[in-house]
Amino acid sequence: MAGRWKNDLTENDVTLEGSYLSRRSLLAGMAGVGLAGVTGLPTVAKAEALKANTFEEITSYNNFYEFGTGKDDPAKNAHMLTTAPWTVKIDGMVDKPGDYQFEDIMAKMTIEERLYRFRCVEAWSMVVPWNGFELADLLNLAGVQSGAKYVAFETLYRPEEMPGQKTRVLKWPYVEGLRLDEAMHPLTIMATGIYGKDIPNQNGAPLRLVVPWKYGFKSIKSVVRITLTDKEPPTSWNRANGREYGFYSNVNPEVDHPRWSQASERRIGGGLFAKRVPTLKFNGYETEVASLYDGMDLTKFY
Ligand SMILES: Nc1nc2c(c(=O)[nH]1)N[C@H]1C(S)=C(S)[C@@H](COP(=O)(O)O)O[C@H]1N2
Ligand SMILES: [Mo]
Repeated sequence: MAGRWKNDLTENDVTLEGSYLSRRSLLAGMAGVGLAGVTGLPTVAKAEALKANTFEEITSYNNFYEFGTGKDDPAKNAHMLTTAPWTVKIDGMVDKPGDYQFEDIMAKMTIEERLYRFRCVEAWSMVVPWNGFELADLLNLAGVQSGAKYVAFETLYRPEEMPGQKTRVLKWPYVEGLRLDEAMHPLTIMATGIYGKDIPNQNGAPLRLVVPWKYGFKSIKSVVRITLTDKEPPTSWNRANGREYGFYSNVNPEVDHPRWSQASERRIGGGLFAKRVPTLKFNGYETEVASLYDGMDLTKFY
């Protein structure tokens, strides 16, 4: 996984019929999905051109219910949030539990750029050039103990700065969770930037989870606590409506939301010209992550 821009190509995008990309960029892309060994490929490939959304789009159309439920509320209100100093408590089944200062974490982590598709369960999507580090590196820093099976995450609870927390739209603080193997997967990152700038408050400053093959609500923002546990942790949207939002929430065009189709998505951008594009299984990361769910009925574990 040495590519600078990981997963701007997936195996699904690589066919032998077209020639949109230079061989060099194809291989650069493939290196990102662990296929760098395929150097003898006879011809160039057709790739989905993953065109990143603009900074403006990514930072003005948000879900962050701590700042209101409207898509423009986070951009309007999130300036109220104080993000320094920032502490992440890492506890539970780890060798080195404690309060980790954001700066100390940053000093130890390798920040990379990752161009990822981002798919909200509401059937809109963007393409975001994140900066961040692999969650696995942080978990390894804390030392995951052998009995741990899940990772639980918690967002800051500070109603003075997060007016949405004075409402009962969700039970606060916002919580999320992953299975340990999902959390350790190299595609799973803690994002700290967008387009090389510090991540704006409305996108989850100073650090938020990004799990690109899952619906956006799994990618919890403004994280203050990470707990290793042996039990499946509660998650905010599952707790709010378990029939509509499962623990796994892998992007899946074949499993509709009870109230709408998940077969396609509206790609934000272009105003009236926003396009509808087909939704990809595991949001286009099937090659990398499908094996995590071998033998699981994805209609049951939605
Ligand atoms: N703490 C917290 N994290 C959250 C949310 C939220 O309301 N609160 N919304 C989730 C949802 S539904 C989505 S789609 C993404 C949106 O991320 P973005 O605003 O950076 O696009 O954040 C997720 N993380
Ligand atoms: Mo979402």
